[in-house]
Amino acid sequence: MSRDSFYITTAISYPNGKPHIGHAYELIATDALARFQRCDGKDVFFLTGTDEHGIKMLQTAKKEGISPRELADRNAAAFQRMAVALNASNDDFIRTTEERHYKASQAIWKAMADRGDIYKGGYAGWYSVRDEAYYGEEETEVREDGVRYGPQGTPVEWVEEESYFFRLSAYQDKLLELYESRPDFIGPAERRNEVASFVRSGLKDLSISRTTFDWGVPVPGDEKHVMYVWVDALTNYITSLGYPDENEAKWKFWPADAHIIGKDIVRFHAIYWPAFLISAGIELPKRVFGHGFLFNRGEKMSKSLGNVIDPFTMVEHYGLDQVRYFFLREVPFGQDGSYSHDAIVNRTNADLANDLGNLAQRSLSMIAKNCGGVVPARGELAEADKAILAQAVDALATARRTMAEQAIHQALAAIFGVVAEANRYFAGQEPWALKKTDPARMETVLWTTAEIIRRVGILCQPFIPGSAAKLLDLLAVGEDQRGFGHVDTLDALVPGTPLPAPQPVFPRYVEQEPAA
Ligand code: MET
Repeated sequence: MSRDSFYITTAISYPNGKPHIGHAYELIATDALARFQRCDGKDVFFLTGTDEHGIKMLQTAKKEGISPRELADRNAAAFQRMAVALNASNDDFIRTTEERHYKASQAIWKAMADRGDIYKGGYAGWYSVRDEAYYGEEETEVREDGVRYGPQGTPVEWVEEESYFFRLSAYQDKLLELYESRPDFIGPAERRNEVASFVRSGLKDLSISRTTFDWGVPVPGDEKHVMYVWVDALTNYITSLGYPDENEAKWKFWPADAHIIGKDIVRFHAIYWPAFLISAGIELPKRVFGHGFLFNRGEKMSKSLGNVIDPFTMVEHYGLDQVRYFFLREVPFGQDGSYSHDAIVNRTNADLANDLGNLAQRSLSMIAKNCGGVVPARGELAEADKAILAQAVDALATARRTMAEQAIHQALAAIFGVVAEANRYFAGQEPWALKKTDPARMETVLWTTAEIIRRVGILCQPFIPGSAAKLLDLLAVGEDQRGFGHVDTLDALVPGTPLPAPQPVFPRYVEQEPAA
């Protein structure tokens, strides 16, 4: 039987600079969503990459006195290193300067042209290089500094040149129908309302080529033009699956289950992209989800650490799974959030070091000391044992439901709700006292606690994969016994099975003495 497939993507980043926390955040969140479906038995394909064309790249390269390709090579390598440093489980990393991508972009262009949706004209209007976006005059404003700005607060400049146009205006009704008939197409819901009202206010045809520079994918049949960067950028999502060769093994992953992007680029993904795809006769993705932005609110952090906005430094300083956990648990996915040194330390010390780490360390040490270092004997389960074990099963159900709508923080809240309850259970059962009064019951309590840790360990894998693996190793859980299908069973921890010596998994963050 073939497994259900699941395709998820991040936006591809402009490598005009080094990766920052915003990029890391999106990649971590998308990685958790991808890993979650893998743990749930799906055949997952997870794509990330870099968006290397456009004027912004060209201008930055000029400023640095290097070619745009050198700039792209240098920074794309940093984005690839970041993916490794964050333990991202992406199956491919696409660079839009690759041959395969030129092929795909030219193919989708031809398909749109064959449909009669591309015509040549003259463009005269406002363009923001920072956003790589065209804006209607009514979306711009001249501020006190005399400069004209677009709706995202970036300066715009007047552009006039011969260009190809995409007949976007012809798609207004189809798009509105799409938002109407598939209310889940855009998430979170506020984003959908914004997009729908923008579309309702009227769509103009879109200028999709440039002639004043040649850093881009050449327009097929008219090489004086290069494609507008967003036309080729959006195509990356199908390039990676082998488009235009729909017989390619990877094509089965299309349509994408979710494009995870920042809220500032929802317009491109929820208006242009579906219009291009309808025009080219390609199925539409199932969902576009716009997450919020992160703000650094902690002065203390920058004082003690220098530039912790750098994801590499942050991970080195706090630990990878600490950073992953913090962002995924603290910030409701889809909303803006803030981070600070204190918030990271409080959150990870409380949840990881205290709640989960201590529970594992205390119970596993007791097992090592009092049960001969093997899985304890399991007597008949009391109501309290059954209740806490059932809570982990409920958490899986909640996580499945919330992760399906990208509410990552809610999934984690449910899982760590089990951890909090397990601490109350452990304290209430007092296995250390049972040692003298009822050693058999002590073993059952320790077995139940170990079993809870096994279940929580399995559930934590998408979010904190390295630490979750360590927890499962401590319980001698086989590599092939770690999927979500193994949560709801009483037979996984077999009494008498030898366990490795317990090791602390979540170190407590200890404040360093300020430098004298
Ligand atoms: N490079 C774009 C950005 O960072 C995203 C492109 S996603 C197809 O805004």
